[in-house]
Amino acid sequence: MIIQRRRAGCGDRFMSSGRRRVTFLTLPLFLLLSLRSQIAVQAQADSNPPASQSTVNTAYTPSPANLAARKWFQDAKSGMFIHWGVYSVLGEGEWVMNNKGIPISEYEKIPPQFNPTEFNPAEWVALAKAAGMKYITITSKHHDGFAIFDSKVSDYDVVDRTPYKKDILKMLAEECRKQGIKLFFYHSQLDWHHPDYFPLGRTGHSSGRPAQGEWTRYLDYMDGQLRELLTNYGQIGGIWFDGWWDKPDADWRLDKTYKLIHDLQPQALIGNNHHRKPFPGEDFQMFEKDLPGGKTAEFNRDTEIGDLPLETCETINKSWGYNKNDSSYKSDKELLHYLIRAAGHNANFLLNVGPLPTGKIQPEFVTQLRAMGQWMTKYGDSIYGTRGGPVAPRPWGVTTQKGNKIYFHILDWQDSLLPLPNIHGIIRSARFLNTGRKADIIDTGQGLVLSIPAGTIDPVDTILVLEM
Ligand code: FHN
Repeated sequence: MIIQRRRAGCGDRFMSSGRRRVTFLTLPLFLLLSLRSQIAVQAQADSNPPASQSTVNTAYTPSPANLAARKWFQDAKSGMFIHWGVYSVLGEGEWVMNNKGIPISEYEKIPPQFNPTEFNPAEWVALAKAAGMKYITITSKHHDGFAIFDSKVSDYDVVDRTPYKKDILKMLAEECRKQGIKLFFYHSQLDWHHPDYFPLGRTGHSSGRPAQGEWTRYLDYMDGQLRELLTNYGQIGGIWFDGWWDKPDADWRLDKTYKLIHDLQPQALIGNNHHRKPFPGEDFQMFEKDLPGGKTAEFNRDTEIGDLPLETCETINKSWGYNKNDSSYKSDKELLHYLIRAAGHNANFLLNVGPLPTGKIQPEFVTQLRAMGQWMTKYGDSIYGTRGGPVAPRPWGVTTQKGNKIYFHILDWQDSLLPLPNIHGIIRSARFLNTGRKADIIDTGQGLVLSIPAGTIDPVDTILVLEM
């Protein structure tokens, strides 16, 4: 490693072991650049809370098992989101009932057509593992109210209403346990089918339900199905709630529901996609279609980042549920950059597939997930078990840290010199993970400048590893 120091007295920041070389031509420019970024970085770095800090809400004290599960979750970094249900038969996404104004009487003609004889849970779980994913989050019930598990509190489920008659979640849970993958259940609080989901909220106005119903009876029903999910499928990773935003002013009795879950399985992690700062009793915070703090999605406009473990969820094309008309696939590079930037924002990446009504996952998704897995096999060390920082995210990339290692993920940079913010501590070694080559870092006194030799830039992620 060759490190060049500009000014005496800037403290022995490095273990200098080599020759000195100074490139006078470009230095003034980079002095300027590094100065500017360094000031920003200082502010940022200090504002980047220590990755391990997660405060609990006063009203809720997570159990030691829950805290351990949170650490596992943050180390896992990558999960598979699965949106699957009878809506896949129509192949127009999971909102088809609402978007097409299909009344319940018509929509109930779909379950008899749902018969996924090619569903092979071993194949799905193996694909998640091949993609480098450590957990799966599957829709137990989506907004259409249909349960893909055997519920005793309703017959509106895969066992009672479809020719398939098998408990899909039971099959998947057994396979996940066999292959060492954790299983989370997405559960929609919003329900376009249940007669007691009343008064209606923002959606579901074309379901054809009578304008009456007993809200607390609906909440009892929901808690009933949650008790089944927390009782009949072994130890689960947690519950991923969605749909609260349909009735943001309603009393959802969350304390009671969250207590039910933590009483049945204290380690289970609760997250709620309400697009608000976490509520008491929650264990992780998700951001849909945005990195934490991002506001590209309208519903994230008012979302604040809390102190809980973070997760970003995204689609490979533009659809969650199977949509035969959607071929707008993101590139492998886009998906990997999303995963890497999420890690740099101290968040997991939950990437979605919407399986076909046959039970197969479409080949385009399989190809892209395998490509992600190949990258994770090579460079997963710079992601798994890391936390975001110490340098806050940058246009050129992000940093992740683990033990005495700091990983600079250079995602978008073309030049041969990159100004880096100051790093606290002694840099013992610096090398590029992609090539194994030692890295040249110039200490300008106001900051560092990384020299990126020709041929070092990687098409996806040029990773500089500093050992402190
Ligand atoms: O309405 C749902 C949608 O169908 C999907 O489940 C996503 C996944 O995060 N969440 C809601 C939209 O915000």
